[in-house]
Amino acid sequence: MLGAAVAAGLALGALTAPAAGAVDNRALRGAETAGPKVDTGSPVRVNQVGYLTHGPKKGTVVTSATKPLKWTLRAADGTKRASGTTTPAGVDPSSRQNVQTFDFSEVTGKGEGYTVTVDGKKSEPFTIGDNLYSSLRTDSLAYFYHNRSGTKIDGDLVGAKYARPAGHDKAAPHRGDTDVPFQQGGSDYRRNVSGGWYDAGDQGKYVVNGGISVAQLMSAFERTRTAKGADAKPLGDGRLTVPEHGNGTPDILDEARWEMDFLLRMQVPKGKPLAGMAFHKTHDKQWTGIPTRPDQDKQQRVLRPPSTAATLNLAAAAAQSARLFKPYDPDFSARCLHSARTAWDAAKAHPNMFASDQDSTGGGAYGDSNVKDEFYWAAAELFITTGDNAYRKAFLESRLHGDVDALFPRGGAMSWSSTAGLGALDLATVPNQLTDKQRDAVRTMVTKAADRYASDSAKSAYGVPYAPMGGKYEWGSNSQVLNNMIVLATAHDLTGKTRYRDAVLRGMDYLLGANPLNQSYVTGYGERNSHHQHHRFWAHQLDAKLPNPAPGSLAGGPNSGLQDPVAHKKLKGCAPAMCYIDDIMAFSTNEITINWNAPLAWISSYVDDLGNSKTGMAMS
Ligand code: 9MR
Repeated sequence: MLGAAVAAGLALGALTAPAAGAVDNRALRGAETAGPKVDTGSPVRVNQVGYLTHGPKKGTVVTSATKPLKWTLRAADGTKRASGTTTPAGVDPSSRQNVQTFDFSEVTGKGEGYTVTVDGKKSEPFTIGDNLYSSLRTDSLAYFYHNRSGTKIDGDLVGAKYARPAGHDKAAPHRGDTDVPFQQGGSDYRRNVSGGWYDAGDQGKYVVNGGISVAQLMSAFERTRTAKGADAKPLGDGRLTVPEHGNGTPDILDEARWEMDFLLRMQVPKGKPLAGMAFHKTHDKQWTGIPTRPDQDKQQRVLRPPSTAATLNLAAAAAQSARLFKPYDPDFSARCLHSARTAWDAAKAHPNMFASDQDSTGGGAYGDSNVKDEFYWAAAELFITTGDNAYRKAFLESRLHGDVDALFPRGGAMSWSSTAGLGALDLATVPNQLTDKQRDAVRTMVTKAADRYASDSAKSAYGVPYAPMGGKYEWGSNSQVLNNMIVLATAHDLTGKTRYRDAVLRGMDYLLGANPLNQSYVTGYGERNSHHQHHRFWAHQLDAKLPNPAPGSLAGGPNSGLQDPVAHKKLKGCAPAMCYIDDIMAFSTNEITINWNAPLAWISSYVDDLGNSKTGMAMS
């Protein structure tokens, strides 16, 4: 059933994208233009989680007024703590709303239950404090344990309602990932591709997406080695939701290892055609229905042909894990490095094996026919880990090197199909053998990109550091916002400039409620949070016995494309940043995936460090 829906949904995309861009002021009917009727609650928009004590504190009000209005900040008991006047900001093109902004950054009194009132309308409540993001750091990382394949999810760790039997192991009724056939072009053999994380609402496992996700988890940890004010302890052994407590390895690396072991299994073994390449993906032969608990999936699993993109993802992620695991497990580290080098050589020998965009029966396509970015990223990681000149030459001579827009797309962001920036960020921050001049050049690319995202944030009435091409929000736009925030946060780590830090925090405000829909896109965080995301086990909306998504799960967010039947029907005519609905079947706006939660985890770690570290907040 879903298969048809997916196919139909994807075909709808081209037909339905609403016209974005120019906004006619005369068309304003009150504060908002005509569009689908949605309940957006209070017009006063704030970060529904809260504001860091020493960070910026801004919000937005949707109003037909064009003259400044009075705003009042009240504590939980109703006492007035501050007031001021709003600043008219005209029509916000992403929402077609007439808006004004307010700023109470000077308030540093800690407390819960604050509200802002404008024109008699009260915001959702929020906190001012330092430890706002500690639980988000752990919850956003727990997402990965919850979505492990091939192992039972332990109720003692996650709570009884989220516990489930192992998915895709050998037990009946399903056929497991331990013995998956690969049949193509004369090849006919079987592989054990068990383990790893399920990609998303579906239970496919895709190397292109797994690679960037595990890399961003590892980078959240690697950042603590180099960035001032970054603390490794909250990511350490015994601190996160993983069963490997007490093994002496930081928990975040234990989680990364679960995926790395799977990625290594996806490499074509010696002696087989295309040895060293990585299979693009493994998933069900046909789409399963929703809900389907992973252990109840009866579909045959299939392996899809190797691709250059997947192979380079493996090379990059394995090279990074080789250096990070060295102190904890030298044998594993050596195995990763060998796999990374082998993958690189195989990709060089087969540079044009592209996964098709049409291969979406039973699983997502993740088609990608431009792998210059994957070559750049893999070369950078291999160089950082080994210092070998061949790898250095590969990225220095890449056409992407020096091209800020190619590394960090401004009309979008880094993503599974645009990975070069991951390499550049690591070259800029992780100790390596670049010359000082070369390293400065890379750092300048990062700060130039951050300058652009910071100015996009400053221009946006909602402070969002995202200015997509043609104003159209992409599938998974929230992850694009977060990936731009990672560039900003890295620029802040490198320079200490508050402008970058503030743009990250403004991005957080947007994701947690200060947006055109008054929606917090993270389950369990904020009064109006998303909790019906598309997921085959966390499918409470369809079956009351199943749980909602676990806290810390990020919805994909507004998507101008409306490529699913629910969004298509209910959101027709939506303004780009309002093309979102918290419905389990609106998968093109409301899915959850590892590559969206990974940047959320990276950023949560960064903002939690800011809150905890006087150094982080004090830098200017
Ligand atoms: O994140 C992917 C997005 O960039 C694509 O536009 C979209 C359609 O091809 O697919 C998204 O990825 C989905 C994948 O194909 C299957 N698992 C769920 C992913 C998130 O929706």
